Amino acid sequence: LDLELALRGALEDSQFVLYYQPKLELNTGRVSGVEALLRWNRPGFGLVYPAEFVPIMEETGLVVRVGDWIVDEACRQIAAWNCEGVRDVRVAVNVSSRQFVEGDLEGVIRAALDKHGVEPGMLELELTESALMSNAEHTIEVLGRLRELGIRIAIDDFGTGYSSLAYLKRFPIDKLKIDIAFVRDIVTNPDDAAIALAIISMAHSLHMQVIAEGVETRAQMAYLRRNRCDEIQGFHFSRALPAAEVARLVQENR
Ligand code: G
Ligand code: G
Ligand code: MN
Ligand code: NA
Repeated sequence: LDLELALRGALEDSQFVLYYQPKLELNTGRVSGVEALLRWNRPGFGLVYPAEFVPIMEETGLVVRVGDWIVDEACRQIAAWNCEGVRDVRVAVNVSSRQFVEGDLEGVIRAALDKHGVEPGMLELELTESALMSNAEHTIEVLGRLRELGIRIAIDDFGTGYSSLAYLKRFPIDKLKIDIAFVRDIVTNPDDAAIALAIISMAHSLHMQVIAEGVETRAQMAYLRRNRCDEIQGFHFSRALPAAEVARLVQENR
């Protein structure tokens, strides 16, 4: 497969780049963090988005090595921002289940933090429910140790998985990320609103924070703020940006 071959070379040829989508903290109006999102600068194709290649990386196992690179690159960027005076912007990284099962996620994270001199509290991991549930016992152990270091754990696309809510008790979780599916029509669809409000309420009762993804309008943001959602992420506030533009946004935002 051409795509697979091209992907294998992409890592060595430094064709991957991270973009960062800012997260807005609703009660302070500050940029509280960013989500690192992978882009592939494929020669002859321009900037390629994850939907076109992450599934193949998952199938082939390449996602483990690329995932290791993402952790290192995110830590390098945190250190670079710190040097520029951009502090307290936590970086969230998407983690695939294969990184837990086949890779040494804990070792890779510890090495990257150490290499770049980054505080563990500046790093957040986003995992889907399905990533948590595959090899759950091992994942609980690894996440528990990472969280003891000070790394934050968030559940991505919350509400769309098939897992039971019992895992919220068993896993060390700091934050739930309400899936875009419940945010899209939150202002007009009472069922979506009810689900989003239930997630917010449950998260806070369990001493977790809540972020809504895919927020595209002022009305959605206002609704979420009124209902005590902690953060939002989405095109209304900002799309994913190159690192230099994040620095500019954060400076302006202060
Ligand atoms: O960047 P974009 O908004 O198109 O992201 C699409 C999806 O690709 C995201 O929902 C996310 O799950 C996945 N994705 C983006 N970046 C990464 C990454 O760094 N690692 C992994 N495993 N998935 C990613
Ligand atoms: O990992 P995750 O699936 O959460 O990645 C975020 C994805 O959502 C990326 O593909 C990003 O481009 C996309 N996204 C971010 N903000 C918005 C938004 O406001 N609306 C829509 N439709 N997609 C968004
Ligand atoms: Mn995510
Ligand atoms: Na998501």
